[in-house]
Amino acid sequence: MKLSYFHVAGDVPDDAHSQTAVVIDVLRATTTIACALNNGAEAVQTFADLTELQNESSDWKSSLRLLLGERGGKMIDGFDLGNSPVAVTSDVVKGKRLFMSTTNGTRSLKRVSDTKVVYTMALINRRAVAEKLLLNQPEDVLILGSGWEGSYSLEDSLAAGALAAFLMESPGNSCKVINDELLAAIALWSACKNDIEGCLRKTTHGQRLERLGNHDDDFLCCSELDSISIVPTQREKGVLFSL
Ligand code: 3SL
Repeated sequence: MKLSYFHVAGDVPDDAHSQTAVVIDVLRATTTIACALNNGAEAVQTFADLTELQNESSDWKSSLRLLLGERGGKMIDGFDLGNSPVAVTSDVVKGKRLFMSTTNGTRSLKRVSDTKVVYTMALINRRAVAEKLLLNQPEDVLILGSGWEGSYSLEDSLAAGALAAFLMESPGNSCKVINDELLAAIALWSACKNDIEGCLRKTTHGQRLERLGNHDDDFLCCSELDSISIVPTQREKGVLFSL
């Protein structure tokens, strides 16, 4: 399995040919997606564009849909939920389709939406995604972070490094890291893995969330490594189901 990592959607070369992509947005989109599916959401349909989201969601029965998303970390006016992973409890999301748009995470998903197999990953479902990859043994895996408005985010690299470290440490693995971005991410993971929450809080996006208000529960949830075993998987373009 050849593993590469790109920090943001714009870094993925046009001729990237991986058949499998793993999209990461630890703070907080892919953590929220994993929690929502774990709590019984029917699916999470993702959009980079808000007009598209409004059009598609209006065809869905209102009692079976929720609009979820943020811009700049703040809930979008008229939406049901922001992007907090602790808000998508089973009481709120069970049986519902979530129509989701976020500043960065849903853009990364759009970038790889034509890839044959797309998973989303956060720290909370790192082991589950790694085990799925080990089972399926794809030839190439493109790991894509989300960053912040086109620039690097440390927390996504931390999770990319956590995934690669798990894969490389698995018995009999045949994984090969093929770019320096992923080598750096593995080094970052090795330096920070004993204080994940502290690391998330120090990042620029962590600081941004702190400035917006108390996000203690979100930081705690986002840093709980391997706490759930959901593998959000794209089964229709832009729509993630649990596997
Ligand atoms: O950018 C994103 O996709 C979001 O995850 C950012 S936030 O943590 O919800 O502000």
